[in-house]
Amino acid sequence: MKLEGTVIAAHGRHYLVELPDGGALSCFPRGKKSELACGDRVSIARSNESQGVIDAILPRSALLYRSNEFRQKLIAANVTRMILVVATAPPFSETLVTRCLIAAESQDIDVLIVLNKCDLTGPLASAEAALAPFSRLAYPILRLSAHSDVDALRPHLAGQTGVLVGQSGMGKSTLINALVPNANARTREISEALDTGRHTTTHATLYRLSENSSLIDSPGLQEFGLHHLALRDIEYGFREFRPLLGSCRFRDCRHDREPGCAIRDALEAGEIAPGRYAAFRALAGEARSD
Ligand SMILES: Nc1nc2c(ncn2[C@@H]2O[C@H](COP(=O)(O)OP(=O)(O)OP(=O)(O)O)[C@@H](O)[C@H]2O)c(=O)[nH]1
Ligand SMILES: [Mg+2]
Ligand SMILES: [Zn+2]
Repeated sequence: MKLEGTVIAAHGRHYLVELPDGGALSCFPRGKKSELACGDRVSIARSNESQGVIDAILPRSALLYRSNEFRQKLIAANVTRMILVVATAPPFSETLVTRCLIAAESQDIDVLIVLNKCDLTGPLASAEAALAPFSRLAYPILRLSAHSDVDALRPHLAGQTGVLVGQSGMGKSTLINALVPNANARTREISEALDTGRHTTTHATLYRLSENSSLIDSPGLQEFGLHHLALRDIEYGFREFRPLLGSCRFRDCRHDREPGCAIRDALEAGEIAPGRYAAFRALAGEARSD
């Protein structure tokens, strides 16, 4: 019997697929190579009560992934909003935030930054300072504490397929537990009790928030390689560069030292922040060449 469903958990080559009747089947892909992500819509053949085989991946509206020179790692499919989680403590990497934003922009996925653990007032000011460059670029920032109240986040999730991304320890799974009754997502406390090491969430899981909203929890990121992006994707990902693209003298301008470069002119005029230009140059240096 042919069925369509949604991948709600991805553990290596083993996927849990939710069916329209609310049940779930444990599935493997038919082909050796096919790689799927949490959030993928798939067509499956049921093998028995609890198992099935994935025959095809239905077309994706977005695919969030990262890559280095050797391989790519899928994070989530068909997501409409990235919830980029940072915390007051431990300190977060601004470089990682930039990379997450570029990955989202390149797939036209909208972004909300959540500053979690605002109950820790000591490190709050330095976290705010680290977020200021992103706030200036009009990325929305929501401040909350997953330990006390997450209701402010709910309206941002309504009607969306969201994905929580960020470094390990920022509180993504704690947010899931606060938002979803009975989610029982494993958080650091539980991992410490079980002694399973530093990274608590080991695979992506999709949780239903309502009939038309869902949220994917993903494992903490240490790095976010963007080797799959070409220079043109990267420049597009810097949202403040976008209105200037196409205005450089040379069509193939890399915004490095070319004469008549609109990006460098904007930098010199103080319209582009030096830190953002430096981040662009670093990413451009590892861009896919084509
Ligand atoms: N003080 C404070 N601690 C929090 C808050 N939210 C989460 N934490 C703590 O932060 C630690 C990490 O939380 P997790 O939810 O496991 O973090 P994660 O982002 O899911 O981490 P990975 O799964 O490794 O990516 C836990 O000890 C949480 O209790 C908060 O709002 N305030
Ligand atoms: Mg987690
Ligand atoms: Zn240029």
